[in-house]
Amino acid sequence: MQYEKLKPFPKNFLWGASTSAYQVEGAWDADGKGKSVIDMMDHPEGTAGFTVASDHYHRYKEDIRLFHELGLKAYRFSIAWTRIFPDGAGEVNEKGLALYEKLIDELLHYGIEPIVTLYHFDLPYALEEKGGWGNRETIDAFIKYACVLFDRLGKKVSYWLTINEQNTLILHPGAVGIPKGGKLPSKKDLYQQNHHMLVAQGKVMALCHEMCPHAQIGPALNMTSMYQATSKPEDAIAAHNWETIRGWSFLDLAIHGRYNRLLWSYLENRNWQPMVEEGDLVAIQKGNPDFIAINYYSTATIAESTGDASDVSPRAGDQQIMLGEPGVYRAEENPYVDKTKYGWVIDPVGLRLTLRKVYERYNLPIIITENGIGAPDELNEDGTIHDDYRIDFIKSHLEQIQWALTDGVEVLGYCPWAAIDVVSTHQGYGKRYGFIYVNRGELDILDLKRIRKDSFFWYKRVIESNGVDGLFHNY
Ligand code: BGP
Repeated sequence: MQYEKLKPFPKNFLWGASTSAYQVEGAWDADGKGKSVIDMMDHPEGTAGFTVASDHYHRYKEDIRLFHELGLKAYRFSIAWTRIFPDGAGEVNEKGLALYEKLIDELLHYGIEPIVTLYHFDLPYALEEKGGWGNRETIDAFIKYACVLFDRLGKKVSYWLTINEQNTLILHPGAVGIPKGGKLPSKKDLYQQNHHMLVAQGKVMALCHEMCPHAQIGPALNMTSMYQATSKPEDAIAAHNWETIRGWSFLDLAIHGRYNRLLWSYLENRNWQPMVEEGDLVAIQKGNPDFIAINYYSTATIAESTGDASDVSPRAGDQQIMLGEPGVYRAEENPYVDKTKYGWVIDPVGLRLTLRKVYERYNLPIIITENGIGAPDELNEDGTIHDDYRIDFIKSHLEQIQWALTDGVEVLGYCPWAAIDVVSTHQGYGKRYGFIYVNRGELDILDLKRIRKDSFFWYKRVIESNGVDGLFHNY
């Protein structure tokens, strides 16, 4: 659809940026912090681990000053569960909680809205040892943890996110990593974990509404659109299969509290369906999210499955690189789009499409909580970092958001990944995403100095002008 004029970004649009605790904080065992599954993970040889990360734990004041200079209206970050409950449950670690109290105060001092993720991949290892999300006790631990946060931070936080990318955790657990010597869980186990997370999420959302009536809460999923490879009807069925299994089924549960029928048939047919206890679905239904947060990076192109092992691509998959599944779909190349150095499809129009589809299906406002391009940015001798590819990437995605706004989609905010350089989930420090460069090498920590990239100055202009300057022909 074309329009004569695009709608402007809303006046109170949340221009933001994102990070997550384990990727930015460092100080992995400071002030009583317990170990998380991330701390116990194997890292690819020669890549940075998460022990120091970007040292935000010690430098958050300096970082927030820079976020203010950048003009951020919102900062999306996560709380490390193991700082609050080192063993996942038990006694509150006051020193850990103090960090987030101070960090939130600092943000509010500069007028930056905190958007807080309760759980971003870093499950306490003590809970993992007892079966992790496969054990229903983790549901209670999550509720207790959330209750402490709502009680102690609730007055100051207006936007909460429950679980970051539950669909990545379930569909691509290898991308997030597994503890040393561990094995990937079976699909049956994963869908049981998924069910428990949904019950926990439903209960936590209801608790938030009860304890923090002024606040809003929603799930944060990795959403995308699937293109059918050709006009062959069977390709369309395959694209629909995968779009449902990868995206809709998660949102249908989080928003409507019901198992998508296509997903349930797929699970039943393979004997992967979870055990659902009495009251579970009611608990999920009572969650009633206020908005949907989506992380968007790429789209995928899908063809009919041939039904045998040749459906599965031999390359390494991750949260964005689809691999194929016999009897469900086969991943194909899309000749109309480029890819990043890491093989992720660059598809800004796919963001408009995804926003339209999500909004049409659920009619809830949307916050984009991740979107960005990873690259090995280079620090020049004169102290500059020319990341024009990042400007192009974010600019083209913002333009498509404006198209989506004009299509009638309610988009509350945009928080690209990442506010500052962080350790990549599975590819170390060389794959950078931030507007702010952190002077460290893959293994060499260096001085961790913060340096503004070209994208910093560009994004600042965009924010200052509420999306008028820096986009389209203006740039
Ligand atoms: C998302 C995760 C983020 C972040 C991002 C970039 O799936 O929610 O934590 O890591 O992907 O991915 P990567 O770091 O693998 O490049």
